[in-house]
Amino acid sequence: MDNNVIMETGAAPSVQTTDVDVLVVGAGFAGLYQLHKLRQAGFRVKVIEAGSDIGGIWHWNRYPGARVDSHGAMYQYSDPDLWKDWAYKELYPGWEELRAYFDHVDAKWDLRKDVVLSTRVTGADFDESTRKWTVHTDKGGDYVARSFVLCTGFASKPYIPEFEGMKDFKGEIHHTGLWPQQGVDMRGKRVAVIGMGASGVQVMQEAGAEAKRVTHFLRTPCLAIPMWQRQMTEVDNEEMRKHLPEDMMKRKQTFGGFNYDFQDVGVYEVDDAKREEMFESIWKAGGFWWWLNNFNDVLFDERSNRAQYDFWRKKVLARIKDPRLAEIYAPEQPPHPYGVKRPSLEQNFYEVVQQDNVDVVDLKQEPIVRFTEKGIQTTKGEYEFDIIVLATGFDAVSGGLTQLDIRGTAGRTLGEKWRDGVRTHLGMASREFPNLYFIYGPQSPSGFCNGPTAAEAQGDELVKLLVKFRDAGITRVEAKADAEEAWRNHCKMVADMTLFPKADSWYMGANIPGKPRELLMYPSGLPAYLQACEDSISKHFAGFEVSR
Ligand code: N01
Repeated sequence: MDNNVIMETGAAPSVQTTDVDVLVVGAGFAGLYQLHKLRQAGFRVKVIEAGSDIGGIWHWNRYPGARVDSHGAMYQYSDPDLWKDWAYKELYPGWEELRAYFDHVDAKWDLRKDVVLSTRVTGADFDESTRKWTVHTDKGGDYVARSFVLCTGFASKPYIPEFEGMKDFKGEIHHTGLWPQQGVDMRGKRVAVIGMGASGVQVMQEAGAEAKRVTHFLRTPCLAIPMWQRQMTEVDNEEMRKHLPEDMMKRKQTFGGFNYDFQDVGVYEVDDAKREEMFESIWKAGGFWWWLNNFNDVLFDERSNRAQYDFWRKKVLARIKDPRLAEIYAPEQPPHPYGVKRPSLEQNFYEVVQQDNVDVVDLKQEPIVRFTEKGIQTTKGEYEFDIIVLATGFDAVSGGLTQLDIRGTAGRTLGEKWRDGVRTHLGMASREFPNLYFIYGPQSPSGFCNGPTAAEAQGDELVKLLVKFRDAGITRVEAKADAEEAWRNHCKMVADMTLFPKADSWYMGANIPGKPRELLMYPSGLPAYLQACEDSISKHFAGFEVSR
């Protein structure tokens, strides 16, 4: 038996209790980084993971075509020991390669031995006398830990809209985020895809190639950007590695955690010819360059933003011949300012939706009334399907945390505490939940930041804090109420200077009925965020109430 395991006996049935210094939930980029760094710092750590393997989002999201929208060079940890002999085969790797990457990391960092797989946290309570958390799991074992770190990811709670009659449908229904591990065969089938976020775009591209008929049901078009996908040769990878030391440093100094940042001029600070030339060159870079390497005022100024939209539309219209489809996917009036809803990358999406085997239903003209035994009934008729794909997104950023039955010192869960809006200090801790921390959660860079960059940069701040608390003999750490209000007010003040509040996006919590409408991300960019963390540390943990 593991020497940390204690058998508790008594009248009640015995519960196997494992004693650790830090218990982490979630074995994606953030959780695994915590495991690696905290172990190096001498902590005893275990990770609890609901999935049957490590990889987090790349374990669950294995729908056809699932691939990452960050380019592979930046979609990895910065440790040279890992990247020196790792090479993605595609510029934007797919889920199979991403899973292989996690195997590579495990081979180097020896992670799996401390990850408890196929196990869900069912509840947790804080004991004031010991200043430790007791964490319960669905496998019957408890864990007792001084520090409890939630790395549940920004998309671990799928959103399934309550369509009437869903149970009546006799075919298969799959949410992209809960895709069967054995896959779903679409060949020769009639497939419906509902939604047009990153998941909807990617599934449509594959379904269009595989299925007999595909029907895309969409409400709001995603303003997608060309991925310019390509194979990475060994020469490409060698070239990439030459720049990685510098790029890995740089990515912590940019707004979105990439090796590029916004231009240092606004759209109307250059003349017409220069503006067109710059738009053209950013467009050619493709991917998120078009989003986060664009003019510096596009996310703030409506007129500048409209120029970006008009350029985008011109490019897309050149690919769509059918005027009805053109108005659905690239309408004359933007559905919202450009880039304040996540713009996904596409490879041949606009060609696929014009194929003979593809139908497009504009839900604004023809809303879904209900699901039926055979398919989907809209206000204009019934469509028959074998498979319905729900690419309907997630209760993002906060949903993975609020769904947990973790009771704080006031007896309520994070979900109950945040019913009227999120309150955190540094997007990392919340009052009433001492010694509990979260990575990639609300009011941190989270969804505005490349995942591995955030996992490392925010992760390093947390590791630094935990080491300092331990070394100072601090056993209880709790966010202060006034610090939470100040952080919340700062996030809101900056958010209100941007165009983000103008869209009903998951960034704003607006995709989930009843969820408070607020920007869920820290809006001032990664460098400002890291500076705020450093300020707290250097000012004797400002914003935290600490005691020995
Ligand atoms: O989800 P989404 P997602 N009736 O919320 C529609 C990351 N990700 O899974 O916009 C009809 O973006 C909804 O319509 P509307 C990435 O950060 C990354 O695609 O509300 N439709 C929308 O079209 C991404 O942003 C990658 O009008 C309904 C869609 O469903 C995030 O995850 C891959 C509906 C949901 O889009 C989420 O992406 C996949 C209803 N009742 C995901 N309810 C890569 O990096 C919702 N919709 C590649």
